Amino acid sequence: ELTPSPHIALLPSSGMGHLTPFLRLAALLAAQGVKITFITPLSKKSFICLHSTIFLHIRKAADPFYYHIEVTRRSCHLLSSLLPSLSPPLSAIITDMSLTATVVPITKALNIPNYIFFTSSAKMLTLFLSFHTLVGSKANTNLHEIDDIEIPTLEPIPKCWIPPPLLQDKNDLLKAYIIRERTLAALNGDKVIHGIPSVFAIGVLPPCGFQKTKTLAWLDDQAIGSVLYVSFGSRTALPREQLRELGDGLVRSGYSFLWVIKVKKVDREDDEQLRDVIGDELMESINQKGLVVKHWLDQENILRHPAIGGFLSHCGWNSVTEAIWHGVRVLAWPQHGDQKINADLVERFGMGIWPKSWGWGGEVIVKGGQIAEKVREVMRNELLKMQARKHRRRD
Ligand code: BUP
Repeated sequence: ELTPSPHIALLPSSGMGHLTPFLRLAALLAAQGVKITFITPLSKKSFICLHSTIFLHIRKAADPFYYHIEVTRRSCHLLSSLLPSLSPPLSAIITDMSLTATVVPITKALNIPNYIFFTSSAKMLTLFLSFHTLVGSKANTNLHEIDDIEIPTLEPIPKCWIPPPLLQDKNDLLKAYIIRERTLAALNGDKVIHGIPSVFAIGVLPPCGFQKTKTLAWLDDQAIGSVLYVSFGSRTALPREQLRELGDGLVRSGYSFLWVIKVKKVDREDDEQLRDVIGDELMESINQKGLVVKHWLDQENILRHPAIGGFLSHCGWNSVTEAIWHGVRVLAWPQHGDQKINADLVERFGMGIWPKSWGWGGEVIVKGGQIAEKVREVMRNELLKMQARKHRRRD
């Protein structure tokens, strides 16, 4: 129960996919008169201070995304002194799921109510919790050998939707986090999901006003509903060969497109010329039909633009919720993590198509011709357009 003027702290995890929903939630709460403290491990003035040997040890290991989660996790002990020093005293803290095992013992000791914000779908949460129990019950089993994941009272989750690192790599950090979540194990009891604390669905979260930037003049010149927007989120760089096939497919589809391209996972290392990656000839054709951008564009602004008629998306949870918010059809091409679960929801909502044979990103190279065919299928499909419009939350 909130006090008359509550004060809530929010502690997100790393990556735009996690940070964005935390910011949106903070904005919604602030609009209700809640005092907000946003704890960020990214700013120089943050609560993070690290021992350099830990820093180096983790840097070797991983993906920058995991690296930042690990940095945050290892700094969480600092919350013990930080949280009680806040004024007025905290009414509650909202923390990212990936920090649960580390943060909950601290907030419990401080007697501060701790809400866990799971920044994906309820279905992904069932997979998360079920996988944990499965691993616990099969401690010495090769996870390659497991079947589809059975979930009491729900449809099973196909094995091929489980993010591959969870099945393949014993040292994968994502898997380590899931397994480390002892709090969840305790909550699960002996049956999956029994005894879990109340789960509240709080999406689709509206965009925060402060994200607005100018749209592209190029987009303003395109006909209504004529442009396919292409983006694979902030963390996915497709393999080179796949980038070229995608470029070829977009050109062959005959539709105009706005393609936000990522050549490297970490943007600041991405100093390569697009021409070198894509080749001169293809680049010429691309320039005639579309616009390729290598820097961050405000996706909200693009999706709300009347020229956008479809979205080729990796189906990160934020991208899916933003497509729903703006009522845009989706061609789903999940790349990793929760994205197959999200792509399934897009199809179930009747607002998109998911060509399942395309697999995870990089698993197979999808040819330009196949991509062109699916782009045309989505862009011509009036039923998808109508259903997407029906789901639209924007006024
Ligand atoms: Br790229 C890009 N502009 O150019 P997801 C992304 N975004 O506004 P991800 C931009 O970043 P995870 C760009 O609107 C969304 O809110 C986009 O989140 C925004 O995918 C966010 O869709 C991306 O969840 O994260 O980044 O792959 O792996 O956690 O799903």
